[in-house]
Amino acid sequence: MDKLIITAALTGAEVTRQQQPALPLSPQEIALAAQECVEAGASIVHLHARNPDGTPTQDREVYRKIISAIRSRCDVIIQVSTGGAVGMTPSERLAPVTLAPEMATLSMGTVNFGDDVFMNHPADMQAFLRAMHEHGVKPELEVFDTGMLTAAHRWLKNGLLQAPVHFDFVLGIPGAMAGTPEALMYLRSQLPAGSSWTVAGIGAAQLPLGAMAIVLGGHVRVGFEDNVYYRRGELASSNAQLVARMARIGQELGRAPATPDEARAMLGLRKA
Ligand code: KMH
Ligand code: ZN
Repeated sequence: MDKLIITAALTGAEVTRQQQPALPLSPQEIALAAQECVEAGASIVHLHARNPDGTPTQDREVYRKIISAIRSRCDVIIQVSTGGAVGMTPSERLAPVTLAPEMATLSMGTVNFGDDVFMNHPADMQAFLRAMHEHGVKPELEVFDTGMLTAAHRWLKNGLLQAPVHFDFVLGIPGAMAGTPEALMYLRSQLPAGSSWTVAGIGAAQLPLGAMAIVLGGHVRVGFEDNVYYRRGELASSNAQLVARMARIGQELGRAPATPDEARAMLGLRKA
């Protein structure tokens, strides 16, 4: 099997310092967390930006600062969020793509998100995809529920998307698909031929679904965006602690972590 690509989702848009005191928020904190995660075995960092008061922002200049601070510390694949936070406008969400990072997320449909609705109109998502093509950015298709994978099949058929596609199954958001082995097995069974995939289990689903993905030939996303605990009742000390555990499990199961360059080769990325 291929080496293991570990994505570190460092900050997210929703998690607070009250929930996780070690949450990196400023560009310098995010860059330090990225470096620690790379040293622990991550090859991709999934980025969200925050204002100085901790609220989420998709401001291009804040992303620029984060990316430049990360690049001054380490080599890693930069993946910006275009999900942003619930309620942001499509043009706000798209802003960091214009910095031409190597990757960006692309949510594949509308979904209930806790007590909110995460709106993703097909026309907006197609515009996001066109912008990613223009800027040479590889999309990671975020699938929160089965219909979103069906949408990807349709887009492949009508030429909006080109294979091979890279997916992220986000499982366990309240209101979306559950963080269960059965959900992951079903989505995996419906993948377009030649696809690569990673899994982002939310909360307590992060560790078991990650371990499953390692065995099944997928890849893994960990980090505070999705889960702030190391184990039940014990907060993780850092994003890197979560990465290091997944790297250890991968090693034991014959899937050593991929370096950023190895992950680039596997995902067909150009180096930014
Ligand atoms: N914050 C969520 C509403 C992404 O990064 O692409 C959306 C999200 C997805 O985090
Ligand atoms: Zn995100």
